[in-house]
Parts: sequence; C-alpha cells; structure tokens
Amino acid sequence: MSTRRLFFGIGLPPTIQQEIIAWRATAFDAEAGRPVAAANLHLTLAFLGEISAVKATDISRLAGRIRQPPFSLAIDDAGHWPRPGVVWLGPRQSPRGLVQLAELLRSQAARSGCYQSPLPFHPHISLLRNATRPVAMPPRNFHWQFDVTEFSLWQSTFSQGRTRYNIVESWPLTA
Ligand code: 2AM
Repeated sequence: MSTRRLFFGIGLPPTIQQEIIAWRATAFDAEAGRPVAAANLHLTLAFLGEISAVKATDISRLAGRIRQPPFSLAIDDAGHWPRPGVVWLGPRQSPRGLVQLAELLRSQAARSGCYQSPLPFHPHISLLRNATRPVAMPPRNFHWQFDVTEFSLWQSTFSQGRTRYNIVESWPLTA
C-alpha cells in the first residue's frame, strides 16, 4: 500500500518569506547550519507521518469541518534546539487561534490513529537544520506579522538528496 508523508501547516506570505531569507543570510554564520529552502519555510500544526490514502482522505474530511476565524501571527522570537539541530523563528506569545487550531488538528490526527508527540506544541518555523553545535544567535530585533487566513495539508517528499514540501489542500479560516 502506498503512503505519503503528510503534515498540517501554515505557509508564509511571499514578501515575508523573502524578508526572512534575506535577514537569515546576514544573521547567521555560514557554518551555523543548513538553510531551509525558502519555499519550504512553514509552521507545522500537526505532524501525521507516513499515512495511507484512505487515512489521508479521512483526516482531510475532518479538517474541512473546522470552523475558526483568522488570527494574526507575530514572528518575533528565535531559538536554537541543539539536539534536533534546529534554529527556528516563532512567536513570543502564541495566539489563541493558533493553539486552538493545532490542538484540534492534533486530536483529530490522534483519533485517526496518527501518533502525536506528548510534548507541548511549540510553534516554530525551522530556519536552519544540522545546527548541532553552539550557534551565535542574532539579537531578536525583528518583527514580522501577518494574518493567517488558511491552513494546509502538506506533503513531504525526498528525492535527489532534497526534501520538498508541497501543499496538497488548503482550508480557509473564516470569521
Ligand atoms: P521541524 O521543522 O521541527 O523539523 C515536516 O517534516 C514537518 O513536520 C517539519 O516542520 C517537522 O518539524 C515536522 N516533523 C517532522 N517529524 C516530526 C515528528 N516526528 N513529530 C512532530 N513533528 C515532526
């Protein structure tokens, strides 16, 4: 049976995506870690893992029933997790709408049989990978902000040595 590696996430508006990669190029040493491709920058809401088409259809149907208003997301924090080797950006304070959406998607995923980590949801956009050594972190003097008006199901594929994330389906957040 064929499976796909899927997750729910939020993409970035193209202008902010470009501003972040321009900032990243000046903010970190080249040896700090491997930059995540601009098109792959996203915030994961719920990780589903390798799942069958049947399960994906089931989970998509549940996601399509979610009714939630849009919310504003500020990207004003950064951090380094040495163990997974990730340098990330995220919000200092998670908006309620973001936490609610992630919790709902996670509980739907768990009920559909997708293992969910017991660790608390820590919203982040992975910026550098393989960052397992100490990283000189830049000052947190940045502030990006945008309205989150939709969320998406993403597929992760790995070919020719590269990971690519593609949106499979999106659902609007409506007031
Ligand atoms: P990361 O950025 O912190 O590595 C696609 O792989 C997305 O799903 C990435 O954003 C990744 O988070 C997340 N992800 C990958 N494996 C995961 C897992 N086992 N549990 C939770 N999230 C995971």
